[in-house]
Amino acid sequence: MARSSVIPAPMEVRPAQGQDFRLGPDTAILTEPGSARARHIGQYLATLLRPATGYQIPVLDADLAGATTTGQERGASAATTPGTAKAISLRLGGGGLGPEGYRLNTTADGVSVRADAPAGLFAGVQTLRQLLPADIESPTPVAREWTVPGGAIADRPRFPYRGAMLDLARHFHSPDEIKAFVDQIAAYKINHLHLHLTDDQGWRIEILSWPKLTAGDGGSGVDGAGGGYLTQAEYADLVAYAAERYVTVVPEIDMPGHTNAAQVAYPELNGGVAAAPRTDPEVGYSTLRIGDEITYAFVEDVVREVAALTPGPYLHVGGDEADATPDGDYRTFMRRIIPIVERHGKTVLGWHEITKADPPASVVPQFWGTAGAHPEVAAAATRGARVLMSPANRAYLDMKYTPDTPLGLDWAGYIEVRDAYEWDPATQIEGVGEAHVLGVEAPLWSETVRTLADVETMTYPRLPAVAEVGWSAPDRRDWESFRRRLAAHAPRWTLRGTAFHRSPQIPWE
Ligand code: IFG
Repeated sequence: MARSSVIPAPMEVRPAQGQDFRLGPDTAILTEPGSARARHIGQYLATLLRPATGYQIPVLDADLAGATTTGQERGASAATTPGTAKAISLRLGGGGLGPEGYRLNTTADGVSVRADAPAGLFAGVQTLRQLLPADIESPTPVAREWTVPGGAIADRPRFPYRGAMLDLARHFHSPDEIKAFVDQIAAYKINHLHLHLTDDQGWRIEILSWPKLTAGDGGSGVDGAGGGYLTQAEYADLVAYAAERYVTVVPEIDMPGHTNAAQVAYPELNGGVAAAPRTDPEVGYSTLRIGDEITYAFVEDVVREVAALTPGPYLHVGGDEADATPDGDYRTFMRRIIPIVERHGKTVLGWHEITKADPPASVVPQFWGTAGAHPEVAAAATRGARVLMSPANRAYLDMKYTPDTPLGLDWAGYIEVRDAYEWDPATQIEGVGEAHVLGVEAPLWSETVRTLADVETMTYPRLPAVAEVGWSAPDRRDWESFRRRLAAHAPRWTLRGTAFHRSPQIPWE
């Protein structure tokens, strides 16, 4: 039964016998009158349903479609439109489940998705997509019944930030590959895409005031492959594409370490000595020069341009593995650049080493450790900081599944699907409880990753596991239920052409 395969697991599911809804050739999508966002979501849903059903699936403003809303209680049952058959309605208001929550009610007359905000409608659409048979993912028509199981779902996320990260620096992923990745992660209610744009091997975002950063393709990737960069137009286009799928882009400019590519392009950032281009995967050898004023002029220009291109609230300053930066200098640097980012209207994200600089509570440390205790992160949480959880032994998608996984690394250990699933962000670090957790993020570092198929093989099925960890309440999820539900997703990925690791832990359908 499709209902039992929804990932992430919804908060509340109440089946209703005899209330299944069957999509038909005349099914319409009715959207909140006057809401362009709701209409765009309706059109997005229609593009998901048309290929496999072969139906026209018109998208109409609910009132223009003559929906029977006169006198009747709006939204209690699906809006039905005289003259046409049943409908899927996407309505705003009356959800009462927060900015991403939604209510999805299915009767024989239609499906009603109700949410307080467009993001909730979008989340409900992803659930509806999974309530339909897996064949709905077919790019070509499938002659079959398209049934949505009757009943009511009420749902909302446990944490507001569920993210995935692509490392464009070690290997550049093209805009089309990134868009395909966004389409896939949106299906699991992941709502942030962190782009690691700069590192020792490459600088991947055009900066108009420092044009040499992306001359020569921004430097090649690891092993000399994977050069390239995003023009500002391409970055802006990606941001808009992701926003249409309720995914917020989080750009990362890694500093003061991981800066070799910038110092290859601009020797003045390296005391006048051009750094040597690097295509090896080593880390921890580069640092900006903390005592040089040009360093802060550089940071100001880069932050200004990237912040201006980024409507989302976050700008990630990296801060990891600054082994070549003395601790005192690291603190000096962070205390000077955090205000620069905040002055440009962004909330600072940084890898958890940033807590060494005693940053203000507004700064979000991204935890990537493997230990269960980290006093400086716990101290930051005590001061009011919220922590983004990316424990490397749970959420790092570049870790091998097992020793014989061709791609990936193993410094944090092997991560099979169960390892990515059986952890809890609120008990991962001593002293960092539920109220201190902003959410979860699964980074995919690209030292060994090349193609989109490589990205997908490392991402699926572990990202859906992390997505459920970030969305579903602890009492709504357990490994036995997850592995069975996950099994039903294989046909969906296959129909979509998405590569995935056929983990022996899963009873694949
Ligand atoms: N650590 C480095 C990454 C990458 C990773 C590969 C962080 C925050 C190891 N920093 O993870 O640049 O090399 O697993």
